[in-house]
Amino acid sequence: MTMAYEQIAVSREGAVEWITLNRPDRLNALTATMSGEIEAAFGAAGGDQQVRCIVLTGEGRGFCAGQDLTEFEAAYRAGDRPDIAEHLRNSYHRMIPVLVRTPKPVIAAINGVAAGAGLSLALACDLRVASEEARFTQAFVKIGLIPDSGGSYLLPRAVGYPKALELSISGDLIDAKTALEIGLVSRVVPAVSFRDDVSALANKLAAMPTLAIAATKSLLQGSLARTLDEALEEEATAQAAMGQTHDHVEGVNAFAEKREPRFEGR
Ligand code: LHQ
Repeated sequence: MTMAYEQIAVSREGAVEWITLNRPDRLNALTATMSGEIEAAFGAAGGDQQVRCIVLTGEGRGFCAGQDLTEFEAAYRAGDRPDIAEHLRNSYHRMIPVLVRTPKPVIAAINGVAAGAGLSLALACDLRVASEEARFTQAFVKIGLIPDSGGSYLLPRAVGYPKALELSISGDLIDAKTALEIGLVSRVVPAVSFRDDVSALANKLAAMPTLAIAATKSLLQGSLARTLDEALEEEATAQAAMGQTHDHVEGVNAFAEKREPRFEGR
């Protein structure tokens, strides 16, 4: 099934939704249109019972080069100073939370360079799998800006404050191997088998108990802002809900019957 978007492509393979940024000649740089489409596609996939894993990737040799700087170029050349805050609130501030809160496992399949807001997009996903050809840069500082689109919040949570600060104030371009070493990505795979390797991981996650994954995401995301006692109480509430699911009963029965469970995401 393929839905009609201008700057992204969406396709379904089994229970996996592939969302592909589709401006390869611009390394999939983000426009207002593309941000809106990403937000819409994630909203739709997040609410679709048939979807049990989402993959975000890029067409061509880039993952996402961040904000399309040509959107601002004409104004700057004319001496105007567009209100960046308004731009952020109308695009990234709508898109990033939808990704982070999607109640499905989300894989960033980073096929090529991820820069600026493009790196933030990857950080808003749950797992980051990089092709050995991927590269990463907190490009903002190179144009005199601070990490936006969640970059100041998500990067320290992924790699810790010291590395996050170093990357953010240097703008250094790092390769996939370095990204793996600092924990920015969880695995690096060969370019030749990239799509197959991502697909295998996505299918594996899609066969897991989807509701438990959604609740786990929510608990872990909230944990840094909670006390231990609050976290324990949140766990009890979530576990009570999980105890009512088909997949919990199936998991326990499969264990007792010494067979593989057949989870259905309900
Ligand atoms: C691009 C872009 C791009 C347009 C490559 N835009 N065309 C910022 C501003 C305001 C408000 C809100 O928020 C933000 C958030 C941000 O995201 S700031 C960060 C914006 N991104 C950047 O500064 C990255 C700019 N790009 C680069 O540094 C390089 O292109 C990277 C390191 C990503 C890749 O380098 P290469 O592999 O050497 O590719 P390339 O530079 O040759 O790019 C290929 C084409 O893509 C090229 O066009 P051309 O017509 O010459 O083939 C680039 O102009 C175009 N492109 N990024 N962000």
